[in-house]
Amino acid sequence: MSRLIVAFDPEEEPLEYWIRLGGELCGEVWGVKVGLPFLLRYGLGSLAELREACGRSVIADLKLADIGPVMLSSVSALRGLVEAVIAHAFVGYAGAIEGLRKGLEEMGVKLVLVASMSHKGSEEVIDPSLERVLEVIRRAEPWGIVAPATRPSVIAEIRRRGFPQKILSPGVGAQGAPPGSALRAGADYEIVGRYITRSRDPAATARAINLEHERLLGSLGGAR
Ligand code: BMP
Repeated sequence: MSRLIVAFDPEEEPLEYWIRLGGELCGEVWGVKVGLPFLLRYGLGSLAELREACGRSVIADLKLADIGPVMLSSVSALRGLVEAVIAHAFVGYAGAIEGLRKGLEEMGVKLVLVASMSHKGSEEVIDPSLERVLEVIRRAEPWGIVAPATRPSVIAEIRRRGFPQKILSPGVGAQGAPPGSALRAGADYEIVGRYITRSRDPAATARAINLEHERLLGSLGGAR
């Protein structure tokens, strides 16, 4: 099973470009992550096309940060189109994540919460509050947690605290973290965007990352 989630963040390409790429990468990835750049350009109908091209998990990276009913209203538009939705945890549990969690459960969609981000600015506000953010995550019991490959110590800290969730880690490739480094720190999946999608041969690049993952996980001796 691949530990790779490819991020589709379009610039000016037509949708057909991404649908074709989805088909090419399908055998190499666990899932495809799309965010606002994709959804605003191509609309919700594009998700059905993406799923048709590749039956892997589609993750809607909406980075929701609102009151519960409004977040739920956003995600209910995605019913039947995605396997998972990403929201921020810093908004807190009561009146926010609590409602989102219940609604997603009813929809059969996985919740993924952001613990910390990969860019430098995450150290300004989010990371000093990591303790509290993780407390929200503990209460919410999401399926997955986003933690940065660019600061593997954060991934290791979440693992050390015994969170059983899947850890999804962005920041590999274009943002500087080497492929495999997040898995080594304790992540379950590495989210990779431009390093794959902007490479000359995206499928070959994804294959090379998978090989690195297999080598690494093999060396960890089946501990993961
Ligand atoms: P890239 O590999 O091209 O840098 O893309 C990273 C992807 O991960 C983007 O889709 C971005 O929205 C997402 N991401 C991130 O870079 N840092 C985070 O902390 C959380 C993210 O979801």
